[in-house]
Amino acid sequence: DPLERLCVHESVDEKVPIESFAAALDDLPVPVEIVGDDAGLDETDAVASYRPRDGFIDAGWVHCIRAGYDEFDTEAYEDAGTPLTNSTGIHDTTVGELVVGYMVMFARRLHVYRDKQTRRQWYDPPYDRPFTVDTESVCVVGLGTIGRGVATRASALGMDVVGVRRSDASVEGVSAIYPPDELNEAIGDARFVVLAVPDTPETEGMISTAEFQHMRSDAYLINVARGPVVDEDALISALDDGVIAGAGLDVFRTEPLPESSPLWDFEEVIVSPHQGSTTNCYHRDLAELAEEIFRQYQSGEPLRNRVA
Ligand code: NDP
Ligand code: 7N6
Repeated sequence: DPLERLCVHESVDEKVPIESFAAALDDLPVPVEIVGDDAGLDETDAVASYRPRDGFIDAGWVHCIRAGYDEFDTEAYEDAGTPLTNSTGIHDTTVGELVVGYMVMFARRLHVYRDKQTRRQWYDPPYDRPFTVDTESVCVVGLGTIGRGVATRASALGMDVVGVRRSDASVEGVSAIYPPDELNEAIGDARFVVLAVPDTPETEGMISTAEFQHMRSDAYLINVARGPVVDEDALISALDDGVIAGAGLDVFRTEPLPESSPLWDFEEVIVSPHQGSTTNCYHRDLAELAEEIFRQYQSGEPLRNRVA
């Protein structure tokens, strides 16, 4: 059945201004309606949502506005035959630039100067602390949209880039690709280890005590993937004990990061509150992708980013 309506679930407003997102979809030849949990849906409805809801399964097509669709029950969608799509493919620049920002901040010590600035302190760092990223190495774990966005930018900065993924297809700017079972070897020489994998049973806790021990003691972990990919207690211990130098974290086991978390207190930890993808154009980027998939559905083509 062709779609007759696109429902934008109210949870979209948690991430982008929902009216702007809906307005960016107004080229579509069907009405776009903002709906709550009580929306009655059938197979002529499409749904775009940030959060999952059981009732979505009755729609003709459900689109998750996140790249990470780990909160959605893909098996239920498969059993019901309702296509589910996600929003991978649009975060190479946004998250790529965030990761560059982290690396350059740590190298050029900007986070320390900003901390001192809040106390009006003119400050000379220990001579051996500042460095430049251009001669350093980065290991990018997960070489999809985000991983490649990081790799091309790091390579343009002069860094040596290696990566980890299951398939061995070569990636521009990446000098060596390791399979997941050689993770320890891949991260062993890196000054920065960047996590850009989805949260799956295989990636949960993939960075824990043993991996921190394989990292250099002057290495920084950067997690822009999902909190559960890192064993957070092991990370806190590794930071406390100087096993690694620091961490740039956009994602956490519990979000918002609880006020009681020790991660707030480390000078060498930079916390960004899951804002890696956020820009003033995010509603438009998300809407363009949803519109493309909507048109594919209407013309019976395979759906881009179909995950169930
Ligand atoms: P992609 O699907 O494009 O890339 C995921 C990559 O991970 C692929 O290269 C895949 O390659 C690799 N991968 C999957 N499983 C493993 C594994 N077990 N070991 C090593 N590599 C693996 O996703 P995106 O790049 O768009 O996004 C990645 C994740 O980042 C999302 O799932 C989401 O959780 C998170 N995210 C966070 C954002 C933020 O705001 N911080 C914004 C957007 C996404 P292969 O199949 O070859 O293994
Ligand atoms: C904002 C979600 C993702 O998975 O976590 C990110 O895409 C950002 C819509």
